[in-house]
Amino acid sequence: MKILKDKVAKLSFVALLITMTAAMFYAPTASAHGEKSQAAFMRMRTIHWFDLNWSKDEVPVNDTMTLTGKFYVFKGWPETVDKPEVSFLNVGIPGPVFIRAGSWIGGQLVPRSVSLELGETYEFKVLLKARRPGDWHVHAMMNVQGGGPIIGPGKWVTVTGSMGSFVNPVTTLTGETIDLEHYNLSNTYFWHGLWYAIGLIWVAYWARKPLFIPRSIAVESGKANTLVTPLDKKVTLAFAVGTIAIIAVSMGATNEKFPITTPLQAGLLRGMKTIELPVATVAVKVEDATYRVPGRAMQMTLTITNNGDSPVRLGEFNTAGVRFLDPAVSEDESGYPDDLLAEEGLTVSDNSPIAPGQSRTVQVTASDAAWEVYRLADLIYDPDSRFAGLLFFYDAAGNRQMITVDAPLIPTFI
Ligand SMILES: [Cu+2]
Repeated sequence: MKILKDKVAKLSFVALLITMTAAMFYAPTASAHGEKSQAAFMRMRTIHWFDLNWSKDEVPVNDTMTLTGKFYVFKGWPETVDKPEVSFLNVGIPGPVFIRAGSWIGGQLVPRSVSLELGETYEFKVLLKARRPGDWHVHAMMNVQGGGPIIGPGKWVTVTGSMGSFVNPVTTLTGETIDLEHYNLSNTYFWHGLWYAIGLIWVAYWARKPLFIPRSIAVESGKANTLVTPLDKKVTLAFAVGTIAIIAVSMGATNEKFPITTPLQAGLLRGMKTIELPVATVAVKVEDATYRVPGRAMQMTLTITNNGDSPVRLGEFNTAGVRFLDPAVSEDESGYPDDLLAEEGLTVSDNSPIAPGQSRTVQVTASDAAWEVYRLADLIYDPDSRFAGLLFFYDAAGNRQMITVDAPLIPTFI
């Protein structure tokens, strides 16, 4: 009976070991990277990305593509998120599958953090160079200090070719051209290996002596002094002196080999160039807004007043990168990601042109599975369930006006 028990125990142990090892090596391909799990209010009330364009759907390794567009820094920025005073324009991709060869805001190179103003609109561009083959979701992203990464819309881009051929040549300030992808890699391996080996020898030296319980007993019975022998002291001294010597010698050699070095550059850029949008001549008042859970639709009652001199129609509602269009007024020609585009998602109770000077109250419905798929409807479970978004109005000549809306959202469950 005892033998059987032992066998069962052993087998269970082996099974556990195999499971753990398998778990360590099992890494399923992530199909996205958490954009849907970011709180809906973060995506709807912070950075509004629009007019996005991914220049390519497929890029060979070493080739470049751009992600361009505009973003509006929402005026009603939530109190719970730090203001974008220190922000960094980035892209959301699964690791270094592209390298960011450059990024620009308002035409200015932004390799460092920038200070953004609430209520302003900026133009941006990110230049990406393909590195690792595969299908990757490429998102616009803004890292905000104290607010976290604020992720924008993503589109699938395929990188073809082989990673082995990837090169990243840069010319240093001293005129030398190096390939950053492989630069001094053997040196990195050498130092990691060396310190790891020294650490292992150190642990092995002490681990061959009696460990925890005998040492604890010795300390408790007042014989702690006997635990460290004169030889131990010499070995410890040798390790200490040796470590310092290795660092001093290698540092001297490195300084000699690379006499000119500059620190990594950091800092904050202020006064970024904004886009001067034409003065809005349309005024919108949100009378009420409800989200109908079973219908996956948001309904707004809007009072629209046209103070301009040409008739306008509502063409688009954009929130968290999801675009609801009225096909009679506006169409997407940019190849916007399908899952974020509701081409017929916007219905307006009366979308005939609103004449100059006229004011009209309409029912606007934005419906699409994206409310659930992108978990924007989770907003209704927030303690401060407000929504925000951009409304785009068009006149007959195709001129566009952007109006922001920001109002409480009340859910209905029937
Ligand atoms: Cu994604």
